[in-house]
Amino acid sequence: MRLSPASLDKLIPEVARYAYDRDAQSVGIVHFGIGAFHRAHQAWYTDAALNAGDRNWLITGISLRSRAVACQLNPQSGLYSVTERSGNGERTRIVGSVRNVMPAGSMKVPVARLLAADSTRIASFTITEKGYCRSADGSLDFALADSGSIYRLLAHGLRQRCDAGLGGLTLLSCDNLSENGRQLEQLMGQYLRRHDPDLVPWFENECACPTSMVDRIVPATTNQDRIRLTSTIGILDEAAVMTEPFSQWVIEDRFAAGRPTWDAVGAQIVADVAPYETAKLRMLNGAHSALAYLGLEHGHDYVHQAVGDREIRPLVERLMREEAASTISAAPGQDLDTYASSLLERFANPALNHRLIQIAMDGSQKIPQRWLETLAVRGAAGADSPAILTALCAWLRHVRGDVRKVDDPLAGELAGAWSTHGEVGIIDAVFGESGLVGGPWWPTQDDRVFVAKVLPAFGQVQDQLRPA
Ligand code: CS2
Repeated sequence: MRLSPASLDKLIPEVARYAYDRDAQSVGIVHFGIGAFHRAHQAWYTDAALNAGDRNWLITGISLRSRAVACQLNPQSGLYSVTERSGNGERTRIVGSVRNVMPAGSMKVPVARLLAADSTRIASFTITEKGYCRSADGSLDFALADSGSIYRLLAHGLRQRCDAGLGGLTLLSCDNLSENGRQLEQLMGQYLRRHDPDLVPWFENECACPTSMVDRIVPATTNQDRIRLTSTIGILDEAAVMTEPFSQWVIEDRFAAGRPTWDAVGAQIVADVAPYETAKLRMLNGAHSALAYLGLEHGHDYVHQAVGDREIRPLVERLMREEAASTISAAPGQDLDTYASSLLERFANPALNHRLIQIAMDGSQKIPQRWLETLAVRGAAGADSPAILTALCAWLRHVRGDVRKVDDPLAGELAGAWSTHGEVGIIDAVFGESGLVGGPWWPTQDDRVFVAKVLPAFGQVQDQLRPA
């Protein structure tokens, strides 16, 4: 039997569930990119807010790339379960905040209608780093943006709202970019200036793009997870998500037309997100990417294995506690050393089975805000960053692409750079002045010497494993 409003009474009683009347609520949020992360994070907070008494903030999810999510959620009337896992066991909750999913396809008209509905007040995004269609210098890449991006859909919907005399929307980015709200605002502005310049003043005056820091580790759900969950809770949930007990959401207080009382259910609404966001990107995500490339190199599959490796752990500690932490101006009450310790504990969660290969994807889009910003700040202060540079070598080796498939929008270009420039020239081909991956860091002579020394060591494990 499959999860749905009609089958809720077949669940074992230990499973927590929403207690509000979903049928009496309207949709207030249109969310782009309704993957596992959104379901375990923003939709989970929204469910808690609805449960605490908020009304009319149901979510319609737009799945941009795959039809699978619609097939998982729509037959379940949008219901799904969130299971928190740790060494102390697990607990499951049924979330009711998602009304439905509109599948990928030709969606300009229905999405615009949804964005222009009177009840819609927020459009939010977990479309991953590459979904923002940025070129290496951070500006909008129109070739990408014009071929089926969020910008086209948003421009159409915002135009209809404006013509109908409705107020603006909050565009809430929930992706791991630095100053994600500012970036979205600028990129959307660039798109409108080319395609609908008359709408620009309305967009600037009526809409708001708050910056937000989102945090929860959400491994991709496996078939085995679903089978195990079914035998525990009593019914099948095709849209189940697995996550850790921890979650954090820090949002800039800048909304165009109200918001759920997320702050009553654990989110922090603040004037300045920067210290939280910078710490999260450079420490958590920076360490994650280092664990991914170094861990794969050492033959590991999961984050908890890599962080337990005696050769990798000291590097990751140094990356967080010395290199990244030294570049962050902490907010009052924010202790970066305690933060690093709590991150190491979360990474060591033995029940999560978070795959390194999941984190390794799209490195070209992630590295600038995770590593290069730290390298740039430290370089300007004359400090070296051997841990990040070592991780960078592991990434360079990974994207050579001769050991496992590289999942990255620049995979072809990176493999091409390797075959043209080899070990000697790869660092400049990727990170030099007009390299494939944009600033803010450019290798110095010292960095080049370091990389030339360390890079040849990477690949040895894999080279030995490869047939001659
Ligand atoms: C990870 C993130 O896949 C990745 O790149 O570093 O998804 C990470 O798990 C989240 O940002 C944690 O909040």
